[in-house]
Amino acid sequence: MKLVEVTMHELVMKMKTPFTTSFGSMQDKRFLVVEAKDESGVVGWGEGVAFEEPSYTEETFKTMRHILEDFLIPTLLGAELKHPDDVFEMFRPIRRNNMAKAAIEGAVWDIYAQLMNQPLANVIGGSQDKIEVGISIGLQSTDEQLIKTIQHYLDEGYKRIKVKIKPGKDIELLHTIRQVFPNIPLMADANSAYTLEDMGNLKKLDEFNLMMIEQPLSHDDLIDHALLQKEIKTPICLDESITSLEDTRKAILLGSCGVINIKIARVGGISEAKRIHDYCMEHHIPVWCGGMLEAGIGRAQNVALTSLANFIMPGDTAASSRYWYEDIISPEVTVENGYIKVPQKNGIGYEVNRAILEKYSVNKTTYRI
Ligand code: OSB
Ligand code: MG
Repeated sequence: MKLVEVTMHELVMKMKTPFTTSFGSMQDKRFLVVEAKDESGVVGWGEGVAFEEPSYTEETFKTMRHILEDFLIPTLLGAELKHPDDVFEMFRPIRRNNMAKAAIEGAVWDIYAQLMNQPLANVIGGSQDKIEVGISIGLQSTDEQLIKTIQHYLDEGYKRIKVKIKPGKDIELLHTIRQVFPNIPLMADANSAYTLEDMGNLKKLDEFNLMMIEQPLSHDDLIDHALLQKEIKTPICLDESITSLEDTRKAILLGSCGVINIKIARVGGISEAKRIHDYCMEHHIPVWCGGMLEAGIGRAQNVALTSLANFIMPGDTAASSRYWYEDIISPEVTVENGYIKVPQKNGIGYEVNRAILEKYSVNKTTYRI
């Protein structure tokens, strides 16, 4: 495999409703679609999902674009690749910038799977033909609205409900949810909104029979999470803090969490996501697949990744229609009775719809060897 051409498409797509977390609110999603072509003419697709503001992790849409243009694309163009895993190794001298790396690594995996005549899920070693999915619900303006929204997604079949919490919107909020829905599989995501000074409130979370509490403490912390996990029964799930296999090893060693949320973009690509999955499986740590408000290409990669055996908890990969009026892939990702079928077509398993891609594209740049 040798990339001879890479095009970055910049898209802006309006989400049906704003998505609000402890760190802010988003409705217009600006993202990159990376289209890569190898010497035999096979085209692979990747998605660059970094947000415009550095509030989830440090990357932004612009840093992602800069790192791709000035470092990653020049590194890959014309280079001989034996396997997609080579991409991670070639990017090793370039520190962090995982979302930029994942954007183009995904395109290489897509090309590789097509050259192998297999679905992406198969080439990475996936074993599940359908995946169980939950839904992530942002902070809502009122409790009534939140209850209505939860009911709506339960009616659509989603297997677990994740709500966002932050200081002041936590204990009472969860109490209200549990009064209406005493038994649903429920979890809460704080996106790093607490510190150990909030121990009193964090301990109260044990009252709500939550599946887990996601990333309560600092985005880059493993130590305080380990201290917190000793004080609470609810398993801690790490999201932001896990950026690599090394972080995973240290988190498990320290006892910082009982569960890990794997996001391809946050860990620098599919190769590293798979290594984290394998390591967690060996160490009896369940994993699930998180989301970055992806459009279809990112969603397709999530479906493929989730087909690996240790994805034993419902992830955040919802139907295309959860955020989008129309998605850039066909068919769109659909959910039936809380499951997404893993597609059997080669590569990412869905076709990129060029007409829709162009409709939401605001600019594109092509690089060739
Ligand atoms: O913490 O998982 C998160 C959305 C934006 C930023 C961070 C997170 C989220 C979600 C939604 O929870 C995931 C999705 O539906 O794609
Ligand atoms: Mg999270």
